[in-house]
Amino acid sequence: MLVLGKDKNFLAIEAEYSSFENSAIAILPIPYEVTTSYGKGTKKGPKAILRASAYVEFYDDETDKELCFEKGIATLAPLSFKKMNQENAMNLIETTVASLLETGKFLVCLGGEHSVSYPIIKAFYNKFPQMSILQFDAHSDLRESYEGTPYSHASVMARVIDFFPAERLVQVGIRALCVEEASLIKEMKIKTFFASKIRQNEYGKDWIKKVVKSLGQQVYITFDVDFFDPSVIPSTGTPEPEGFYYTEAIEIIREIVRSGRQIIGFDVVELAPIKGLNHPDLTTARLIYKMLNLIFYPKK
Ligand SMILES: [Mn+2]
Repeated sequence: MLVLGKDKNFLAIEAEYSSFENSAIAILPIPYEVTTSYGKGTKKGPKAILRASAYVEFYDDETDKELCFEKGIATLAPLSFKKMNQENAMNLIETTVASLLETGKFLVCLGGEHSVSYPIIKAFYNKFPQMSILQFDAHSDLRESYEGTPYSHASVMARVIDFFPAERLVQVGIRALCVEEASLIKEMKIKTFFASKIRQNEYGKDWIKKVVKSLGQQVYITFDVDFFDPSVIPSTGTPEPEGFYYTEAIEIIREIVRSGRQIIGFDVVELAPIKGLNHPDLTTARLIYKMLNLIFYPKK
């Protein structure tokens, strides 16, 4: 398995802690971008996250651990999609993820546009048929198709519920959708937590607990960084106001772990780095390392 060295890998760590054999965690960069509609540049997301990760501390004060040295984190060579049509690209992602899942390592995928989550989730669902999905996102991504393609980033969750039970999909942070998506949510009994309702206390003060209670025992997370407020992450394809803070995202992850649920893997997508603006890249890298810390050292 081809892995990236210290100069390019997640956290910039030595081979001893980042070889495939020595690592409990594998990170797969998927720099795929075809259908981004507004801002472009999600293709450069994985590289920017990896570059910024060199400035993330190894030590986490909450867990009192240096996870990367205890568990090992291998960063795989990025997938390459040269001259590939969408269907072949989706197949490549699915088969790669499926074979990585066979190794038993904890897998983190880095987008790329959100459409990459469709083949990733397909592979996870094959291995974990009981799983629920938690989608952090500003958009519900439930359009039947968008700009002529059913594999658009704006349709990714519509493709997922083609094969995945819709009532096991939980969405949080949603604040931009069309009327067809709104009726699909009702019709298919998708559990959507809207930003406006969260802010107006319609789910109550313990909305985070409610989000988590909607999930089953095994949870796959797809994290679109436009969940965050544009003041936190301006570097994304389609930023939307009335977003969320880093602290709120982390608290949701904490609550999942606290509840005894198992997070089986996650992807982080849609970071479109802006040259010279470093904090969104660093925030995303930290989000990933923090999630891993909370998952690997559960505090109940
Ligand atoms: Mn999305």
